Amino acid sequence: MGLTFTLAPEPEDDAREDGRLLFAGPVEFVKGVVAMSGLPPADRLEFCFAGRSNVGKSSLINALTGRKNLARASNTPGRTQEINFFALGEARYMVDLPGYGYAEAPVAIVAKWQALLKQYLQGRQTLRRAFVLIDTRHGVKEVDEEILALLDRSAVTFQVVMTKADKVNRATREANIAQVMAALQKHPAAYPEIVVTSSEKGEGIEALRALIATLE
Ligand SMILES: Nc1nc2c(ncn2[C@@H]2O[C@H](COP(=O)(O)OP(=O)(O)OP(=O)(O)O)[C@@H](O)[C@H]2O)c(=O)[nH]1
Ligand SMILES: [Mg+2]
Repeated sequence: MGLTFTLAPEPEDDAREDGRLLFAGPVEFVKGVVAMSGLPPADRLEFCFAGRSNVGKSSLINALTGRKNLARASNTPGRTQEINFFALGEARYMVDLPGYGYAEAPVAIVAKWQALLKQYLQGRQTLRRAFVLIDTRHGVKEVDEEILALLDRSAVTFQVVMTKADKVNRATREANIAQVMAALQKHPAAYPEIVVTSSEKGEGIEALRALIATLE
């Protein structure tokens, strides 16, 4: 189909500064939501982090905000079990989602989060962009495809953020970036730039801050 995907360029100095200022400002946990009826009023721009269980969503929020324990990160997959809303300044909600594709928790509980996750991704009017996290070690998997297709159908622009880049060698990194770009060809809702990150080492964090600051 000829869609072209590239790595996000390094931000210009002023964009980098806008991103830095946004994330250096106030950020507060608002609430954890377990049903659509609990969502805060849709009164401001919103962006979210989605991805397989354990891919590094909560860690990325902590890295972006420079606050170690703002979002609960953990070695145990299935850590985040609610839709967690954070107010980033007064004009934005940043949303940490439960992971998908995790089979180890009790079936009924997993089914409940998954249903909520899908309802949220399909039905949140103020959701401006979904950042879909993909582990640099693994690339796009079948469970990711299901979510990407749902975002296409819902016309929610999504941008891939590759995580845990510190865990792979150069060859694996290049191969899996290419695999992700090839997989995105099928997805009209995909934003054409992807960001490679490491919450552990800080790679890509300034770039991601800068591009979040440009969302409007
Ligand atoms: N080396 C390395 N480890 C990471 C990175 N990001 C996350 N991790 C580790 O990966 C594990 C899972 O991270 P979380 O941030 O809790 O993942 P999550 O996507 O929020 O997981 P759920 O809430 O269960 O869906 C933790 O042990 C993190 O320390 C990274 O950039 N590099
Ligand atoms: Mg989490």
